[in-house]
Amino acid sequence: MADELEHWRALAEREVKADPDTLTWRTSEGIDVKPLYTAQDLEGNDYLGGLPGQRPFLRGPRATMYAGRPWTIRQYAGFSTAAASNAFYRKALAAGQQGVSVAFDLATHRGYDSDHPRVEGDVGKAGVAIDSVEDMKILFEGIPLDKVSVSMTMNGAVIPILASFIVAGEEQGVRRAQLSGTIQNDVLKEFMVRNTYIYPPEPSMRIVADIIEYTAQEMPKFNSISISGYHMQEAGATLVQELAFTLADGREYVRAALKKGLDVDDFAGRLSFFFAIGMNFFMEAAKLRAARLLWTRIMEEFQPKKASSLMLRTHCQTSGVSLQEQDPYNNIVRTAFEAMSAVLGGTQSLHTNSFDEAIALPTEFSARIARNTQLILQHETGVTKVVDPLAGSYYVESLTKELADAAWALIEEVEARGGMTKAVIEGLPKRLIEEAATRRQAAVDRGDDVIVGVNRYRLENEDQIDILDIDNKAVREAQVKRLDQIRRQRDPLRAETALANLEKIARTGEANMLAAAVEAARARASVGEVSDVLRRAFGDHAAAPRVVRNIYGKSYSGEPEYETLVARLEELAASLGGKPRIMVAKLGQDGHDRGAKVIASAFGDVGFEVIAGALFQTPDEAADLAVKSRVQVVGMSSLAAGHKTLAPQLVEALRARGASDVVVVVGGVIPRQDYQFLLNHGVAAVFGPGTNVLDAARRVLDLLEGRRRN
Ligand code: 3CP
Repeated sequence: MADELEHWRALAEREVKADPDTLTWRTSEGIDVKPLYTAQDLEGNDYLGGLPGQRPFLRGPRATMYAGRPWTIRQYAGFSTAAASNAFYRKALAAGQQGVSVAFDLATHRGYDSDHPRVEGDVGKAGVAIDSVEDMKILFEGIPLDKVSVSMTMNGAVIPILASFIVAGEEQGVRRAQLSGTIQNDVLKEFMVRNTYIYPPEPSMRIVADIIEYTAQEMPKFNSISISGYHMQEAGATLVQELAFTLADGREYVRAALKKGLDVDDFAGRLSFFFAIGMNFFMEAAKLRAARLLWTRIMEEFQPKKASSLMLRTHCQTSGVSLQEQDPYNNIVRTAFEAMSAVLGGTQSLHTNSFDEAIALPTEFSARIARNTQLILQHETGVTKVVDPLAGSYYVESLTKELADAAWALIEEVEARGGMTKAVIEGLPKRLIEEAATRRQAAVDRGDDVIVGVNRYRLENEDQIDILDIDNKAVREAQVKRLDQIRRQRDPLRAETALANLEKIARTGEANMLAAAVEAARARASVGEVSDVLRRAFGDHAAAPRVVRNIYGKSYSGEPEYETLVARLEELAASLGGKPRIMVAKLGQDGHDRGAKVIASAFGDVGFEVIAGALFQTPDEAADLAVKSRVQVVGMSSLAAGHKTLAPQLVEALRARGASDVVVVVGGVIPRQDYQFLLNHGVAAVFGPGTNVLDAARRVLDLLEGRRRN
């Protein structure tokens, strides 16, 4: 073998006219991927040789995997009203989808009823508006909850939403013990990346534990949590970070449940996971194999007796950030590769993104292609016939080990710092992920990481594609009407008593919060009312905005175009008597702040003074901060479709404060169809998906210089 390898090196050197080691690819995880793997790479790899369905489950949680039963095709969807989403689910189920997965709007996520003044731009936008049991019943009308499993992505307002689901089931004639499905209920990653938290970390962990307790005792078929790395990767995490922080979160939840006095075997089999699958094809498949291995290792510490307590079962979703606005049909191809990778990794359930999701909510057409991508995989490719077909691959087995070992080292580092709750409060994972995100964006902007149709092979003219636009005003009016009706028709004393009881339990911890909320939901207390009671007991969590620095600066240092930009900014600073000041604003309930963080970091590096606004501001609050901070520019970042309501309101709020000279620019997920609308409403420039960050900085600088000259 050694001789043959030497011979290979010589041949390789002749082919590429360089040392073959120069072909090694260092991934963003810091893993060196070599051009060739051989049997030698498996020497000393002690993770080889297991079987599926058996400890440590590296090769899959089930003995027969898809040969016995394929993964569940579970498309995440929800928009506008419960009735519209219900119609969509029923059609999708009839067309081959196998489970339901509910996307709630951001108002619901953050525990506000649709009539709350803070959520005007959010109701029904990026998901379905659910205010009460009545909405929940409409959402599942004609969908038998004892047969179809339902996943609900809910974390902040998890208590009223799960309670309303249970009562909707009851009133459909399905006992809670028969309900099958999953609630996301993973609050730690909310503080790290997703930001739909409501309460501070410690009481939020109590909520998670109460839900695990309640479902363990009352809902044996229901997965109590979906411990999610997905959003970490979306926020820019490397695969090692995604793997490590997700599993460390899982360990923390197990500890929280044990603290409630539960037996590990009573709940561990119903913990589930959720990962993103990006474009690094083999590494993503290896990641799922490594995840199962490491979870077994973690769970063995708790000495369960049942094998199912050691088993990692997961849902996967193809990567949202890998989708591009430019040349959008490429996204169909990206999603298909990612889906194949998830399947080769052995996922239990899968969502495939629609090609237009980088721009808007899916249309019926794009949703069909996304679903069919999975149906074709299941029925036409033969990939379901063999368990863990990548096993034994020199490359994939090596990757599995490298990922597992690197993630384990990070898990141990978190452990040494006192566990994940503490690490999250201290902000370590968030900072590491933000640094990785900024590094990745800089690599894309520089063209080091190629994205077809974006930074290479870009079309000169893009055709506009049809997108789904939600009439947010109409949805809000309908919701407010139904809320009024419920409040008029319910027994007020019953609702008040139930809410008071829940508040007492939240304050004392003497009983289970979910059990109390089920009674409140039966009494027709709304999602907002239940959330407010808990807000009174626990307070609101407010994150301190922080910005990472010197990643663009380091990455571009010495490059002429970058240095010119820096020099132009210095010149402007000299004439202004200080650096130009930009506020990066996030308005409404849109907590997706990856873009805002990257912009803040890059703009700071080139020479702006950056003021990072808090999350969840109203336009008036943002305008107050802009005026107080004496900024020349407000950059509003919008990823949840609220821009057409919120940007004009921001412009108006600045004007009302005598600050109409402040330049307002908007960036994020803005469909081209909306550019002119925004420009007509006082926005000076729009930066859609795929914008090169330094180009945006140049454009803002042009605008500032233009204003100075006029
Ligand atoms: C499975 N089964 C089998 C086999 N495989 N039986 C015999 N032979 C086999 N080979 C059985 C299982 O034991 C199970 O029964 C049943 O079939 C279903 O299988 P499953 O693997 O449990 O699949 P499923 O019910 O789909 O559950 C998958 C998990 C669940 C466990 C992952 O948690 C899930 O559905 N998660 C989805 C989460 C989700 O959709 N999240 C959306 C996030 P028993 O149950 O009786 O054992 S969207 C967020 C997007 C971004 C954002 O906005 O946040």
